[in-house]
Amino acid sequence: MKNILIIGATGQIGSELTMKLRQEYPGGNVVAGYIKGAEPKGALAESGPSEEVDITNAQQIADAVDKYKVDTIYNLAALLSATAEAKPQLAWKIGVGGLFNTLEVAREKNCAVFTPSSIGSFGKGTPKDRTPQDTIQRPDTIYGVTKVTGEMLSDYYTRRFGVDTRSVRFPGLISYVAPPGGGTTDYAVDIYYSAVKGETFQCPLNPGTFMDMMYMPDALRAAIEIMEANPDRLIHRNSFNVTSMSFDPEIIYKKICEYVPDFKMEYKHDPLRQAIADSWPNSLDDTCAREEWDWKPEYDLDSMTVDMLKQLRLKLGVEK
Ligand code: AKB
Repeated sequence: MKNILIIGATGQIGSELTMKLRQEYPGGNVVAGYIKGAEPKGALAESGPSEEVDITNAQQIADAVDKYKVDTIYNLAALLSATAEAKPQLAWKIGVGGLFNTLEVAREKNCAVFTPSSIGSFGKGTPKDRTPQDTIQRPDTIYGVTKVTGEMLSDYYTRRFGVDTRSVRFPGLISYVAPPGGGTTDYAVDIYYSAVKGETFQCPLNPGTFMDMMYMPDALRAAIEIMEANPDRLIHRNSFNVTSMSFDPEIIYKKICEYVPDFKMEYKHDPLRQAIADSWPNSLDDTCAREEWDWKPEYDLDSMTVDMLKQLRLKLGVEK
């Protein structure tokens, strides 16, 4: 049995991870932590407990941990990369101040902590192809700065205080459930919506802009498997490179056209997102995750595309 608090449970990852954790640990408390104005709804609200937990409020985290005897915290509170550039102070407050609050509660109350990092933790000086696990991390964005700080702070809490912290560096996550918002990789979700709705897709990134991506079911499995991994095998903790696929706008467009032959895409340059994407790796090397906790993705671009189109047609009530 596990008692788990998810901070940011109504966000892009949280809304699906909370449901998945409730299936995986049916005997435990899996508490959906939300902020005012983003209360859980529908199945998320009905399938388990929820509490208002603003990550910038350490007392709220501590109270939820005490109330539900929480032993594991999934910290999913963050602003995505493009939004963070517009609000750098808030990005730091949530990404670093919030993580500090979480780690302090975890230290006092003996909780394990998962905090995702990102391909955004790398920068222009990082090797771009098959980016190694241990390499230069000098990001150009505030999002990346908070992610690298988060990786280092989490490792510090493990080394110094014995807090069980673990993490993966997520690539762009693709899902038909909760839309992302304010990310650089969001185009790879939006393109499927356009294809299903029969609209011409306006692509914000140039052809040749390669980034790692992952289908959400694999991402949820990664978040759970790293927390279940045998600690004796872990050489790394914060944070593991994980990936499923790497593509550019042309490759995903052509893949969708195999199933939606009349689909059209045109380029509509977004300078902010392009600059961010250009500073991130083309592809990650996730050998360490494969060796240390048997990470293996199940979806590739083709199987993800088939499922995304099927699920979005159902969701939007569009006939094939
Ligand atoms: C973003 O684009 O900001 C995120 C990420 C890769 O961390 N999806």
